[in-house]
Amino acid sequence: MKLTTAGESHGKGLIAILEGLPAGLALDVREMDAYLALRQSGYGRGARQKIESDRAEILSGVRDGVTLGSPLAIAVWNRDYENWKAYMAPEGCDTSARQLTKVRPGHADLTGLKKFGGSDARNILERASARESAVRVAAGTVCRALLRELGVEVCGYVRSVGDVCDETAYTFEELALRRPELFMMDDAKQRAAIEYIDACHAAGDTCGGVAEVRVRGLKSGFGSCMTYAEKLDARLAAALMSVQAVKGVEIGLGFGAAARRGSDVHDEIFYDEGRGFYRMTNRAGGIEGGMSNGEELVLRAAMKPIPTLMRGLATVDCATHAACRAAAERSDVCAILAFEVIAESAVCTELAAAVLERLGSDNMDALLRRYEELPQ
Ligand code: EPS
Repeated sequence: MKLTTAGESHGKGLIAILEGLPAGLALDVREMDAYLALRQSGYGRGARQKIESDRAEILSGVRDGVTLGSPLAIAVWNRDYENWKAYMAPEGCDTSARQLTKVRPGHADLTGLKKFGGSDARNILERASARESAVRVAAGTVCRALLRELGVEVCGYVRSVGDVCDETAYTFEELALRRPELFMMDDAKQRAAIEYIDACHAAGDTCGGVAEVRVRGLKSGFGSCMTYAEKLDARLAAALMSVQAVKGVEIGLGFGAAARRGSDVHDEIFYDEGRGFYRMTNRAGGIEGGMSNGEELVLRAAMKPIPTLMRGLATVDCATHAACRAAAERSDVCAILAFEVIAESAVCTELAAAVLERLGSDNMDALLRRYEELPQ
């Protein structure tokens, strides 16, 4: 299965095409819309989200709510296009207006211009923008539905915002209690995080954070130790890294494993007639040798602060080469909740691809039968 997306932040809309989905998967477009609404929510979001009210429209690949096995195309239309079509219309528009030349440190603006040419970073930022993630969430919801049929659930929460971090270990069931404002688990931590975001806002600044994604119910053996490209940890890390603004990914203990002894890192193996093989710990985060080992997957990704700062960082105008402050019209102060939703979607999509590669993708009945036959 392969996901491709298209679309600019202020263009007509965003498109996702999922190729290689099995026939016979029931989909509910309301679930896509619910995740799209979640992606738009969260404390610290900017003015664009007041303009948009994202909805998924399925264009192909589904009949009467059930997949056909043909490419599934989804559109999320940009309401803001009405305000931008004079500068963005593919049929012809005024490209001399709304130029961005005061390139933003940390954004794709300058490096993109060097690569793709020109001096108007609008041509770069429109695609580099995290707006694209809306349609990835819609596609991820399709993959989530597929995984759910197999008994695989994906959830997550926000572990940190700026320097406010919740180190508590939560069970998968507890994640249902994540708080709506920031998807943090602990009230006091979330209040501190909101204060942190407010302080950033007041200073014309931005902040990032860490989201943790967990996967429950995935059987062992997905991914492979035989070729590096098939390693499940490598694939999931790439999927998370492909989300805008991600600067780090950890699985299980992650970077923490390097400072511990082996006896304090590896999950010892036990056996009992009833349970079969089992472990008392899951420091590996559910992946050993590049393969799922039947335990919960535990993935963490760090999002850097959004590079559009209202106070504008020092930069150079790439049209005049004069020193200036970077461009800022509007910006999110913190989009960590949105990122958590996107990270779950990216994990769903990559896992669905790994499952279908191993088990085939003709139809859901065959897929379910093959999954059923696998060992835990
Ligand atoms: C986004 C919409 C964008 C940004 C954000 C993501 O809206 P606009 O550019 O019109 O203000 O808020 O994009 C970025 C973080 C970025 O770096 O470009 C959205 O819908 O998520």
